[in-house]
Amino acid sequence: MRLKALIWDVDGTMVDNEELHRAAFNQAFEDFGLGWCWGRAVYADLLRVTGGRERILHFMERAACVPPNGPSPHALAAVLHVRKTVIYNRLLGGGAVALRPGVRRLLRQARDRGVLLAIATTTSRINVHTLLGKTLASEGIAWAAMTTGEDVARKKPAPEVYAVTLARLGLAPGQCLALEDSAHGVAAACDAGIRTIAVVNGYTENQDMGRAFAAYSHFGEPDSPCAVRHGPAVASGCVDLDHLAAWL
Ligand code: XBP
Ligand code: MG
Repeated sequence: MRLKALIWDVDGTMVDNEELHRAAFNQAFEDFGLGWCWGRAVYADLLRVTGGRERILHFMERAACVPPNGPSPHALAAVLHVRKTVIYNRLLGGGAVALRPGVRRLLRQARDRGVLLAIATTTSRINVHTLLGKTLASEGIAWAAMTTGEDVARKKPAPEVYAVTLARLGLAPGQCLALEDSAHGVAAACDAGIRTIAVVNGYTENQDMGRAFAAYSHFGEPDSPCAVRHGPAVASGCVDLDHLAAWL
């Protein structure tokens, strides 16, 4: 098989979890008595900034809502993001998230057929470990490479996270497929030379996924067939490893 590795984005692709992130941000703001609360529409716009700490800083600068006489915006953003991450991991620990349709199937098929599995995400490393522990602990999956927000100087849409992952895998872009949920993620993977399959979600369904080779509503389950946004039809309604290998 020419396909040597699947490189997974995490947030929005493996799990539909940005509402959990948003709840954690808002709880952190409340804990610090800031009076800020990000609604869905505001958060959808703020998701154009990848990285939670960067997102908070962008919000402060855009809304000109830096508390007077307090720490610098950068220092406050860092402290708030630490608190947010603690809250988010506590929410994850409470079982508040499940794998999206078809994700477990694809991971098992890749594991059983010797296709390497890797992660390339903008989120924090602790978030990935907690999430994988809560959703995949029993699957015996060995991740051949895991690149997170802490590992790169420039986050998505910069291609660095995918370039680092390719280097860690020791593979060429043409031997891999990237699985993403956002325009920023698709751009990052494509700019690293990796053919990309997109699955949209409530926050990204209106984003331009035109650079992806194909885009679907999700990877499908027998009782919940996937819908094609663009790209090859999937007669079974379930994207499986044979489809992905054929699309490389
Ligand atoms: C999505 C992101 C992250 C999350 C929040 O990452 O942009 O910033 O929204 O997580 P990806 P952090 O889709 O690349 O997985 O607060 O840890 O950044
Ligand atoms: Mg994502």
